[in-house]
Amino acid sequence: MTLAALRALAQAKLKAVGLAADHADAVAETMVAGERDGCASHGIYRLLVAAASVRAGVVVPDARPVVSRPGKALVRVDGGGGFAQLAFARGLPVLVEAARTHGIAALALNHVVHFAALWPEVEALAEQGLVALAVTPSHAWVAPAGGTKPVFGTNPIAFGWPRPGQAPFVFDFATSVVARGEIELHRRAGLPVPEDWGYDAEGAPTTDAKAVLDGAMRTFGGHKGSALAAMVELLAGPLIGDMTSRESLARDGGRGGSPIGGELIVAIDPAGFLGEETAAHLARAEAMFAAIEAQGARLPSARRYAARARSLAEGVVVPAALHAEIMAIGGA
Ligand code: NDP
Ligand code: PYC
Repeated sequence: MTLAALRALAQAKLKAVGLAADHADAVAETMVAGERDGCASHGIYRLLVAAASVRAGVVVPDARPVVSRPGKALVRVDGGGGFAQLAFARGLPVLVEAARTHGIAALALNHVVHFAALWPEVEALAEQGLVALAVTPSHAWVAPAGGTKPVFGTNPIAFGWPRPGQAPFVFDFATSVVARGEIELHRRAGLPVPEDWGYDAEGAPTTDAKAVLDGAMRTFGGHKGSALAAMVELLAGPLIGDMTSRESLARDGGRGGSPIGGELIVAIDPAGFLGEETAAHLARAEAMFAAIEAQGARLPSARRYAARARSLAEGVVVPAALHAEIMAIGGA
């Protein structure tokens, strides 16, 4: 499919299940971006997830995000129970202005439903010359290192760094060993998962994708990923007055919707510390990137940018079974 056709399909299906037009457009954009960049777990498959959240009554389909300024360098968007994408779009220009004015600024998204990848957000900030960090909890699906019962969400951390004359340096990954969406895709394809991805409901290691989904996922990097997952809970939960992953799952109440809660995004203007020396110091960062690539190692986001270039030229391939499921999403 061409990206334009995919976008039109996503927008039409989201509107058909009852999502307001501005939400449908913002949500469709992130799904198309995921598919375009070869991120299947957060690509067009998420149309099924978003439609299910709307139908389960987890998301407010016509929520109006409200922007406020709790402090000079602080921005808050109350998403009113809607999807996070429109709340972020409303907060983005205000965050950029605040970061340029104060050197550093933070945006809290509150009361949003979140199922998306975070890289589009940090990439958008880095494209405007800002360093960016974004975190969000999800539902309690992940066991702490040393335990086997869920406490944390899959809790992604995304980072963006502006690069003069080229696409930003961006990474974005879950603090679980893998995103839950990846395990969902294994379950749908009838494939086993590696034994170190999670536990069954009795706490035993398993390669059965469904058993992991019903049991607990593991953090990446043992105690290190576990501590980072806790940090994400704290930064985008209690610190901004929003829910932890345990609270989000409890609020869902078995409806099977996407996580409900908050997100924290921090933006830093390099010129704040560096002033007229900004260009010289960004060039030193380029030397580090060059040293990585000189070894044959790749930078995070290099695969994504290559996939993007391919998709823009050739379109994307949507698996027939997934396309049929999408077409079966009816009206409201
Ligand atoms: P991965 O484990 O696939 O890691 C992805 C990141 O690592 C990307 O930045 C990727 O770059 C980079 N990377 C992967 N392999 C290499 C390599 N060999 N060398 C250098 N860099 C590499 O991602 P996850 O499964 O953990 O997460 C996938 C997505 O799920 C994320 O976008 C995340 O935001 C999303 N997510 C969202 C949640 C939510 O609550 N909203 C919860 C959990 C996850 P590249 O893209 O170029 O390959
Ligand atoms: O893949 O873990 C995940 C996820 C959770 C919320 C959105 N994506």
